[in-house]
Amino acid sequence: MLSNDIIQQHNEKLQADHQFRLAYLTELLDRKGIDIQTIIDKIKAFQVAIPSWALGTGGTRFGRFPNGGEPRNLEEKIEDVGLIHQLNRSSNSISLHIPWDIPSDANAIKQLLKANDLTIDSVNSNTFQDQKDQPYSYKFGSLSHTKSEVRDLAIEHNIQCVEYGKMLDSKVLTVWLADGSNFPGQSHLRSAYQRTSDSLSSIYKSMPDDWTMLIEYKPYEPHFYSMVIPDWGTSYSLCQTVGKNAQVLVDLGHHLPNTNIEQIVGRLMHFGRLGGFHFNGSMYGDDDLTTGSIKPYQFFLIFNELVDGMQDPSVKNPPLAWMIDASHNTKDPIEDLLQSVNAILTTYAKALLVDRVALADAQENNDVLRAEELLRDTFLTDARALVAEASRQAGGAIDPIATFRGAKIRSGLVDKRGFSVATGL
Ligand code: PSV
Ligand code: MN
Ligand code: MN
Repeated sequence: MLSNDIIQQHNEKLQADHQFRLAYLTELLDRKGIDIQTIIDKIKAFQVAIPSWALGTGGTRFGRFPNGGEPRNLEEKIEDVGLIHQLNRSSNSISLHIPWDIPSDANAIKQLLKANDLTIDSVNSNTFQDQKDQPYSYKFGSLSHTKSEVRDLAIEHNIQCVEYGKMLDSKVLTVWLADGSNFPGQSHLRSAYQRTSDSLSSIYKSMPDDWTMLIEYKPYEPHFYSMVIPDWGTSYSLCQTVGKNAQVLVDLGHHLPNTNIEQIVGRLMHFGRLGGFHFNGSMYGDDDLTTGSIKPYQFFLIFNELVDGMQDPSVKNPPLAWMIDASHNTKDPIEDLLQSVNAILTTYAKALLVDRVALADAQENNDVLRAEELLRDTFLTDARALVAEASRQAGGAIDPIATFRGAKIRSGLVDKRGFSVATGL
């Protein structure tokens, strides 16, 4: 763990500049009748989970270029997330992927989590790879497979994931299904859906009542003709069939170009079926780039919809599970995750600043320009000092990346761990 003194020393260096920016924002928001501390408190409460598989350098099928110091096991992944959380005070949980993160000693892991001020977020199943000595292959599908013995194996694996989750006090199972087909005619589309629905129902029945199943969709990849769960409509219909604690998971990169994601978010919240969110950035497809790096305005519009739904008492949507799901091929993974969380919080902060009364009025009166300008005005407001202040007040760094670099944390990790490569996507 990092000594808090180091964070404070770096904060002192940045304090004067930070105060200058914050004072301007305080005055600006005050003129708009917004209490800055109320916004800061909301930012402090917003926590984004870090997936265990994002702590190592990602890769493409053409290569992987690790920087060194990657976590070699679950314990070191937890330490990395602990470090991120210490720096930004906004990443208080880690998502696990089974079998990559099977805990060898659940009690020891729980103690380590506690020492790092963390909890387990979701447990993610993996039926997109065959594991060593697996009796049947997932080559032609898992929960949707034509053969019941393969489906049963995949169902059993998901149930096992819930068991691991129970040991570590998680309450969420995330299912992202890689099943699909590569060529027309390969798969009977309706039957594949029905088999998947039946398999998910079996898993759901074995989950404790206070657990949530998140069902993630993705339009293509690894299959390029059809995916069994390609879109939010399919996820939604499966949730409806499976049970009330099944929710749709939206991954920002899992949409075809130019999809109106904010509208999907609005629809799902309206139905009370938006359960979770995977943040990343997308240029062409499931690129897993840094959140907010490509289409920041769209990202803001998505957050605007989320905040609108969360603040509307008539919307009966459960609290959402927030997670980053990105991959870092050319950046330091920890720096990229810090950057992503910062982009998420800054965008959330902006969405909190939207004057919803004025917006509702403009919408009601069909004042198109005013409605749009209300959104543009907050989007163009520099809200970074709010996030820095939230972190500072919570005991974190004013500038987490500068502190990470200034304290030479990566080289310390390389000295300790060497150049081994972490498991990940
Ligand atoms: C594959 O596309 C993927 O990125 C999905 O988004 C999942 O959430 C993640 O892998 C982990 O299984
Ligand atoms: Mn995802
Ligand atoms: Mn993905």
